[in-house]
Amino acid sequence: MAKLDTTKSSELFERANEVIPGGVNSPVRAFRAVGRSPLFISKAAGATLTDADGNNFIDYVGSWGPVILGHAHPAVIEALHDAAARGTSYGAPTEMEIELAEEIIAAFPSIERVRLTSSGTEAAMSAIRLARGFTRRDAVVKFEGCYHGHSDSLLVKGGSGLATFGTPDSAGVPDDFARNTIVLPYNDEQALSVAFERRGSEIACLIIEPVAGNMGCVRPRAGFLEAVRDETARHGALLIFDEVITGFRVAYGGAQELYGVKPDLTCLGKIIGGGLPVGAFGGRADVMEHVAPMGAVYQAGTLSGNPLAVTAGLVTLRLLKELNPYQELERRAAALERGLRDAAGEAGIKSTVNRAGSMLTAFFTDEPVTDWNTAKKSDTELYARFFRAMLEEGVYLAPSQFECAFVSLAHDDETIERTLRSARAAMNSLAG
Ligand code: KE4
Repeated sequence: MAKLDTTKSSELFERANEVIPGGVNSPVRAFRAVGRSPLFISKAAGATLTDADGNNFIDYVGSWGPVILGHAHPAVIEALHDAAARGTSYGAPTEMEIELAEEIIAAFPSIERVRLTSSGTEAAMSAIRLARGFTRRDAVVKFEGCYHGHSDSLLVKGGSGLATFGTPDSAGVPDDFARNTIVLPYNDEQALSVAFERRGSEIACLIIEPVAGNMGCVRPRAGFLEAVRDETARHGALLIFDEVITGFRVAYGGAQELYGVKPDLTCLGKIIGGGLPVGAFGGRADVMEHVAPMGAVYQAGTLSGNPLAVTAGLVTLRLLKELNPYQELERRAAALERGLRDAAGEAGIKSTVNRAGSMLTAFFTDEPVTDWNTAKKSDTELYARFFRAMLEEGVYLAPSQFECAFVSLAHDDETIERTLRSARAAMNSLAG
């Protein structure tokens, strides 16, 4: 196999390291988990990424979820051209922000009011502050392996025992911030009920990825989301579904539509911006009315509801509503899941493939992956070798075992088949 020529990317990475920490504007992009320097991308269209050296790849990162329609969808690009000609930001309300809010509320029955932000981090951080302001309680419950952006209260790892205080999971997070965060194992109903038994009266909210995407793809066990809903309701804590990945991804109405569990607040992002910076948090009107300027919970943002980002999001959501592609995405992603599993099996390589709709992860382990403890048993070195082999084959996977691959509407049957041919070659090269 001719070695991929990524000379230009290497030169750019060297230059980037002179001016940007780690040469990237978000850590996972640095490819540290997959043992090579990152590719610098020059353009993308449909399911294809083109790097600075002119190499083309079938892209399964999809900007980490937003481009469910495929890169540079003509309708999105045309709408952005028109919007940009009318100015890029006003710092004042616009009709299109109402339209995006209306689309979100129509898709998510649990959302009666919604506030736009510029990132998923802001959405989750704001939802937690709102829950604390509404309940006048301080404690937050999250789950190991779930990621809700990089706000201080959420960069916390589990304490020594169940329901004990968390400890900072990043430098710069004061112990005091971590002390109010309880970290539980995902899919563990027993741990959940112990935590609420012991500290239920202090808990402002529980935040969860209803289908986890940040330890790789992990689905909730049957009954787990219902248990989470019951415990929070019983103890007067708010339930926050972080649907930044799953919103409009696993169904038009997100995981809450799929599983029929209604949270009090929902965080959104990624797809609702169609590839531009948008986040959102929303939910019960009686809770949302505590958000400034109506209520006492402050929250703001210079570019919240930015006209270009809202334009890209609106076009994307309206196209998804019109096309209703979820069955087709399911079919294609299921073919990819089966093919990856078969390719590993034929090469004698242990793998477990988890999938929810068009988000999936091939874990290099032979036991079921149901939480962070089982996910982290994966052979990350083997994943890194698989990643590099697939890159040589022209397929760009997530540069970490603990992320998802995303299938977009642009990944047609021929693209999936090409991917699986590459996967068979890559798996055989690992076994060799
Ligand atoms: P952002 O602040 O990155 O827009 O969103 C944070 C966030 C919140 N909630 C969930 C469930 C998320 O997955 C994310 C961000 N996802 C990561 C990848 N899984 C973004 C990629 C990156 O950090 O570069």
